[in-house]
Amino acid sequence: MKIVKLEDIIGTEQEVKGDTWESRRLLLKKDHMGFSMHDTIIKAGTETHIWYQNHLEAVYCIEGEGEVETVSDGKVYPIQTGTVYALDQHDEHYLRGKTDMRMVCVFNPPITGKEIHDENGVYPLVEEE
Ligand code: 9YT
Repeated sequence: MKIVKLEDIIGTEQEVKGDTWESRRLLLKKDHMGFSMHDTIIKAGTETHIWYQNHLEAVYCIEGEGEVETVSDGKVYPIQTGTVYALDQHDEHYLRGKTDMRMVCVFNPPITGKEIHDENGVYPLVEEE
């Protein structure tokens, strides 16, 4: 059994800050769960271009509201507290926060923590060790 507390992640290298988001990485590949789990804040009034070509991600909004737009077809989906979106097609998307949004995100395969969003909003696959 492993217990992880948000308060113990904050201020460590598992708290990562981008221009439009902050993410607290609760579980990573090193935790050997087969997925990673993130508590991510998307900042109000921002747009983030994301395209996880190598990962599947599900995102559960637990606070706030905004929208997600899929680039391939221009469809816009509203996001509110209680909404899940699942990027089951590795969908390239724009994520927009109307308010701050707090999102619980899971990735398969798990994020290692060493990925950096490249200019296409993509995380490369990182093989550890
Ligand atoms: C909302 C979203 O896609 N969050 C992903 C996690 C975050 N970008 C991270 O931990 O890198």
